Amino acid sequence: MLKPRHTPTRELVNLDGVWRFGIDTRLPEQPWLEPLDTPLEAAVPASYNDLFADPHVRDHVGWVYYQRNVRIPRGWHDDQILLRFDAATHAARVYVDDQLVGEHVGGYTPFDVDLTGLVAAGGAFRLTVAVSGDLTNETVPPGKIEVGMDGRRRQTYFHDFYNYAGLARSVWLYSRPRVHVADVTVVTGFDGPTGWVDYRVATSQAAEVRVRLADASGNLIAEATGESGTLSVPDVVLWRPGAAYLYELIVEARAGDQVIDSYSIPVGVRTVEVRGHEFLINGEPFYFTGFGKHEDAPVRGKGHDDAFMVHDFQLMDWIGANSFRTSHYPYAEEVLEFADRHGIVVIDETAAVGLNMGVVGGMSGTPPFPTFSDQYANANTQAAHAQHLRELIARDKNHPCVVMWCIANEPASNEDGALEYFEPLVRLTRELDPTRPVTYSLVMFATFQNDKIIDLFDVVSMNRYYGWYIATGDLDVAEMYLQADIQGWIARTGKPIMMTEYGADTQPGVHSIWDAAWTEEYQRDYLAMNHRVFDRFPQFVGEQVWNFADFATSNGIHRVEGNKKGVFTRDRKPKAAAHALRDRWRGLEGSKPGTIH
Ligand code: BDP
Repeated sequence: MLKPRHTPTRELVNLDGVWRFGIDTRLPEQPWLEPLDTPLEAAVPASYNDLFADPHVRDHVGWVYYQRNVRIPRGWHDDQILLRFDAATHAARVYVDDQLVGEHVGGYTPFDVDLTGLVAAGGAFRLTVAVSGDLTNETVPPGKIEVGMDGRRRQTYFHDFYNYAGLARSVWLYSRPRVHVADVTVVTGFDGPTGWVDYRVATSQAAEVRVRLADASGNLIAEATGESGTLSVPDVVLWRPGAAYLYELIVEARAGDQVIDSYSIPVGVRTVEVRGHEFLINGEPFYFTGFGKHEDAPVRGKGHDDAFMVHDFQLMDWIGANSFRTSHYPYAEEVLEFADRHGIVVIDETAAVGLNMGVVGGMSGTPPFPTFSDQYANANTQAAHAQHLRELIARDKNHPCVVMWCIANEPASNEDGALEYFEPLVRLTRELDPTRPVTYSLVMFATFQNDKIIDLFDVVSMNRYYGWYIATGDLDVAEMYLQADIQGWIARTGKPIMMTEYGADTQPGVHSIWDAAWTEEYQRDYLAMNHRVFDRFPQFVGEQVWNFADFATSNGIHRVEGNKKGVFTRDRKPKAAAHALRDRWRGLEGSKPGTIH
C-alpha cells in the first residue's frame, strides 16, 4: 500500500490538528453525525485517553467521535480524491456529512477511503470519524468486554500495555490521477559489485510503465519499461546496518510521452537470509542489539510524535543499539522510514499479542480454557490475524530496515490447536513475502519440550525472565535456568536463537547493595547475567532488552504507574543499566558480527 506523497502528479493535505471530539453512548447504528455539540476537542495524532481529565473518557468502552471540516483544493477536478488514515485504533467508520463512506477494522494499519464522486474539487464537507477501541476475542489483539455491577462496560485484555485508542497517527486528504500507480514491490540483491532491483508495478488501469533508479545524489543508474523487470546496479552501495544507503525508484504510468502518474520509493539494496544458526544481512552474520519498544509517551499515549521518534533513535544510537522490535503492533510508517534512512534494523511485529490463556493462569501457565477454541482464538480471530498480516506486509514490504516478520507475541504455542492456528498464517506470510524470515516470540511456558510450532519458523525468539518472574533476586539459579533453556532450544532446532525479551522492573532512584528486585543495580546485574550466558553460545544471534522505556499499562497490582522494565524512564532519562548496556554494546564491535559502534 503506497504511502500518500507529494509527487509531480499527486497532492497531499495534512488534516492533523485539533478536532471536535465526543464520546457517545448511542448504538453505532445511530451514529452521531450532526455538528458535534460537545465542549471537547482532541489532538490528532494522539490517543484520546490521556488528553482529558475525565475517567469516563479515559476508559470509555465503545465509539468516540472525531469531527472537522475539510476543504478540497480547487485544482483536483480530474483526480481521484482520497482520505488516508495512518491508523484508527481499533476500528473506524468514516462519514462525509451524513453518509457512511468507509469502514476499517485493525488499529495499527492504514486505510484509504475513496471520496471520488462523493465530493468535488473546491468543495467542503464535514468529516466525522467514529473510532472504537473495543477488543473482543475476535479482534487482533484480543480482549474481553464485561459489564460490571454498576452496569458499565469494562474492557479487559491479555496484554501488558494500556489499550490506547483513537486517531494516533496522521490523517491525510490526497489526490492521485485516475490512471495511477497502484502498487510497487521491490526485491533486491547483489552479485559481487553488481546489485539488482527486481520491481513489480500494478497500475489501476492498463498503462505503460517506466521505472528509473537514481542514486542518492540523483544520478540515473538504470531504467526500464514494463510492469516488471530487473534493474542492474553497477558498483552497488549496499544498505547496511549502521550505514544506510538509499536509491530512489521513480515509477511512472505513461501514455506515450505523457507522464500520467509519478510515484517514488526509497530502495535499499540488501539481502536477508537465515543459514544454519546464522542470521545473515548481505551474506554477513548479524548480531542484534537493542530493544523491544512501545509507542508510548505521556499525554499523547500512542500518538506518533516526530520529536519523540528522533530522540528515541538518538538514544538508541547513544547506547549502541543496532535494532528494535516493533512490539507489539506495527509502528507508524514514519518510524520505519527513519530506520531506513539511518540503518537501524527492525523486526516488524503484528498486533497479535495476548493469544495466550496460559498468561491468565499466572506463572503456572494453566489456561482456564483452551486458547485455541471457539471461546477464544477461533476461526474469526485467525481470519482477523490473516487480514492484519496482509495489511502489514502490503504497507511494509519495501522497507530495507525490516529484516524479519514476527507474527505473534507469546502465543500459547505449547497448547493443542497452536499448529492448526499458525500453519496457514505462516504459509500466508511466506506467500506475501518470500524474502524475509518469519518468527514469533516465545512465552516462558512454551519450552523446547512442549512448543508445537517452532518447526514452521526460521528463528527462535525467546522472551525469558529468569531472575525476575522466576528465581526473583537469585541470579545464580536464574543463570542455570537460562543456560539450560538455551541449550535445549539449540539441541532441538539448530536454528538461530535470539532473546527478544529479558528485563527487570526498576524504580529509578531505588538502590541496594543486595540483589534486590526493583533497584537500579539489580536491573544492571540481571542484564549482565543474561549477557554472560548469551556469550557462551555461538548460535545466539541477538539480544533485545525489554523494554526501551517505561510504559503505561492497565491498572493492576503488578504494576506501579505502568511497566518499569525500561532502560530509560517514560520521559527518556537513563537508569543505571543504560550506562552498562552502552559499555557492552559499544564494546561488542569485533566480538559479535554486525555490531556497529
Ligand atoms: C512479556 C510480554 C510483554 C510484557 C513483559 C513483562 O511479551 O508485553 O510487558 O512480559 O511482563 O510477557 O514485562
